[in-house]
Amino acid sequence: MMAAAQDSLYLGFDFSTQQLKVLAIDGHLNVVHQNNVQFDSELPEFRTRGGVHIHADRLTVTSPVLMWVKALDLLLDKMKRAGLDFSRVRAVSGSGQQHGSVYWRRGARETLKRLDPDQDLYQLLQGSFSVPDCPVWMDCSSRQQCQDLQAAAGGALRLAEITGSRAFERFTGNQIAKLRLTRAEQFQEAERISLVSSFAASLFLGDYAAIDYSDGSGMNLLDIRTRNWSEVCLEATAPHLDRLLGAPVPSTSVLGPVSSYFVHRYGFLESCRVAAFTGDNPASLAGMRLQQGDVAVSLGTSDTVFLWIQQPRPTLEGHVFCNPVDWQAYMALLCFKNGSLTRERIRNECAGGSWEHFSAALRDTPLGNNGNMGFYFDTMEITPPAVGVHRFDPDDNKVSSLSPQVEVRALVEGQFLSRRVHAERLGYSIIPGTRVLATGGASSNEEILQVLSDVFNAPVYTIDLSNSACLGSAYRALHGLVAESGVSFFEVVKKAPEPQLVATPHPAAQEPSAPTADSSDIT
Ligand code: 5FX
Repeated sequence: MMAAAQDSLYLGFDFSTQQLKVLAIDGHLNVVHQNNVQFDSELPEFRTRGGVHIHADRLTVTSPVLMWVKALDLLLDKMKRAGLDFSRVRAVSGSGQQHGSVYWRRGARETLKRLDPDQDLYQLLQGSFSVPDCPVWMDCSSRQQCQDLQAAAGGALRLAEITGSRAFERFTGNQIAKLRLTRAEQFQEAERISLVSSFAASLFLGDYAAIDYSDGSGMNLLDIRTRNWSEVCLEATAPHLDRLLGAPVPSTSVLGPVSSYFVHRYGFLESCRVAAFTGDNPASLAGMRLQQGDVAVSLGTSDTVFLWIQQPRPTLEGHVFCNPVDWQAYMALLCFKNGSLTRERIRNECAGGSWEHFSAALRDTPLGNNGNMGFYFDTMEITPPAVGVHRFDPDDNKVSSLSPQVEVRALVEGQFLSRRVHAERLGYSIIPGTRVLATGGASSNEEILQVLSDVFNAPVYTIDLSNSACLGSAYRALHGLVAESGVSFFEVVKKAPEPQLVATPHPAAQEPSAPTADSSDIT
């Protein structure tokens, strides 16, 4: 008999860079438990800083795989001590930092299948990894391999058309190619390569878990249209790589029941399912319940833009991934380095260091800034690759200064215009019903959000994203149970709390204006 909705639990884990987190929801989508293990402070024996080891070359960045394993032992013990009744858990899913890779030593699959519930995973899996230190997303030591891959694929744009991104040093294929060269012996000993997400799923499954389409798109190896490994990319990376990776699966797949290890050690039911794990950014998209037409703008140290895309147009900037909740759709991720720190600099220089004065400047200047514009790249920007401050007067002439109030508006409008232009280049289009979901530090400033609403000509809602990857994973666990019978993700999560409306576009925001400079003219 099916348990009542309030009795069932769904767990979402997030293996992120600095910590392992978990969140449990009940069948009514109420969050009923949250817990975490901080790597640096709770597992000091691994001597990480921020969860990673930065090597002497400053380019190589790794994390010990056994730290993640031990963190899971610790987290499950904490949950047990907190009284979580594992027999109520119907399904488990999770996410991991994107791009990181795990190398299972020959024989590890057999070990995974026969885990002794009297011992912890850390003891049982000591000898199961051929590479003890996993390359993670912060690594940027594979420049040569990126060049080689792009050459093999027929250029950077061609590679982006196939895999959704040009070659990036942190992307897994380039890390695999580098490891094959620099740690040939350890590489030879590997029988399976997982992403952090599929590695974590493997622990719960007691067998190798497939890589899902969405996180698989962060490898420079998956053809995002056929959703299979790209022959040309595989061949350029390592021989027989498809055997090491296994076949990718839809992100909504159920991989199987939880391993008997968890049944005997923690009291999970044998019927508890493991839904495919995915990357932290795709899981956040699920946690935000982003829909077609929506755009999420995270306003932090660096600004991140998430998009739901129906028809992808990969470019040299940003990343297109397969969508984690709808296999026919896509998502895009854009990263902008000059976010909060630049807003703070202009606040200090033009608003006496006060957010109130900064907001007043936005209130006292008109939408469109009478044609004055600016692009502020204090440090080398990622999107677009440009640096310096570029100001334009209403006639599009470059000028060296603007009045303080005008400068404040030029900065904020310029930042959001850039977010919109680059999103549109990847295939995003504003359609009736488009919502902008704002999150992060600056999302508490109403005037900044009004500019965001005007620039996108769409209503802006705020949303707390601090636990969105975990929440998205718990939602995905719940959806996994019914996805095969054709029930959509949105049907399952329709009762979740709605984001809050905070700004609507000014009527003048949709007036067509003469073409003006945009950030893409600056290179
Ligand atoms: C995305 O491409 C990234 O590299 C990061 O956001 C990692 O996923 C962080 F975990």
